[in-house]
Amino acid sequence: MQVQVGIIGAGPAGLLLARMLHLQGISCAIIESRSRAYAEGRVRAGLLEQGSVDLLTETGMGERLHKEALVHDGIELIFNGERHRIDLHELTGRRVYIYGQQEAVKDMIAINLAAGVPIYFEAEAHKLEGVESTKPRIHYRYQGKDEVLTCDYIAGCDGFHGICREVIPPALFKGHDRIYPFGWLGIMAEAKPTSDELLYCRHDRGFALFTMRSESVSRCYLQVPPDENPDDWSDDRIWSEFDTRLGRHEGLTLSTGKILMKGVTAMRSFVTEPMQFGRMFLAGDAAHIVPPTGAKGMNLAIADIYVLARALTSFYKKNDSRGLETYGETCLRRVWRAQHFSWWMTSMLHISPDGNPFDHKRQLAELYAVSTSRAGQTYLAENYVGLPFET
Ligand code: RFL
Ligand code: PHB
Repeated sequence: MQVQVGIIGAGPAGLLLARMLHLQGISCAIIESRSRAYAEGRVRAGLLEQGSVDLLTETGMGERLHKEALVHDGIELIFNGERHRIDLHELTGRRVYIYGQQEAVKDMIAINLAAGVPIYFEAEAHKLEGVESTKPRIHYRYQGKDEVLTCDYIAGCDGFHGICREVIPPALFKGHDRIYPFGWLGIMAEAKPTSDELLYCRHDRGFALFTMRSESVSRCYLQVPPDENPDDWSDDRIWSEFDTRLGRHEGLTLSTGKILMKGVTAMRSFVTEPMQFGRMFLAGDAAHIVPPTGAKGMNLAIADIYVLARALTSFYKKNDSRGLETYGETCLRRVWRAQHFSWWMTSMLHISPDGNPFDHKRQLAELYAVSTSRAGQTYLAENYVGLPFET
């Protein structure tokens, strides 16, 4: 099989790229190791920046999103027994949207397939060949047979555990890594959200986040040790810990309900440099990981694709390869800004296991500095709603 762009991975990055290329008449195919049901059922992100929503809308993938997403104008920071609201919309003129990643993935799969874009599920890419030539090849295994996809360019949208990063020669490859001494225990529950807006709570026992998927489904996270076993957390223990970390506030009562699923995720920051080698371009989690406190992972994946799709379009439509040459550089400017923001939100709100009373007082002082000054609030809000896409 031969296409112009071979895409590895049917996550948000690969699916959006396929859609944007297809709309420009550029042929592509997606190789995805998991089944369609698995890809559509994987519970992960939930918060989309306005810019991400605008791009999904422009590419014809926003119809259900606009019907079902919850639109949020603000968030709350809760610390030291106080609630502080950050009015995102008043400060930036922009909003954020709550829409489950797996819902966005379902929409993107359906629209791509309906448009005739081939997506090979349960097809595992195991080798890239000739990425420095003009006809790179993806070797993959599909329905028990070895197959080859020949293309002009390869998009490595294969997530953090993918294989594409490995083709960058060790002499050129730099991986910037930070592993945090904590993780998140995430739950999905049949419970109306505790509040209309997201609550980010810094408590002496650890961080807690109250978010949601709909008016009747809560998604909540607790800071736990990175190797915590979720089975050690009974439903009663989970709700009791959320209750403690939320604290007592007038007009705010923890909403509980049946826990539908739970899981622990370790947290890390990671950046690959460079993001391209020969005719292979990394995008999304394949190139970078952020701790989820800033809600940036999926949004960064979408921002990479905005740059990559435009660069490929300029090449095919105008024979202009400048966008491709500077792809990684362009993306990395935004990636490092998001890395900083995600690290900052994480360090400001989590309790470090080796923290001392000085660290606790300094952390509270920082939270007051951010939430009681308009300049501080604006800094947080501008980054939270997302920086404009680079052109
Ligand atoms: P994905 O979604 O991991 O997709 C990669 C795909 O590649 C496939 N694959 C292969 N296919 C073929 N051959 C191979 N050899 C392959 N190797 C891998 C995989 O099966 C998979 O389908 O990467 P992508 O597209 O870059 O998207 C990134 C996002 O998924 C990720 O950044 C977000 O989920 C992160 N994230 C959040 N991001 C946000 O923007 N807002 C949030 O609110 C948010 N919350 C979160 C999050 C991530 C979390 N976890 C579980 C890590 C909350 C959590 C708890
Ligand atoms: C989510 O809704 O899953 C979510 C929202 C905000 C975050 C992280 C996760 O910072």
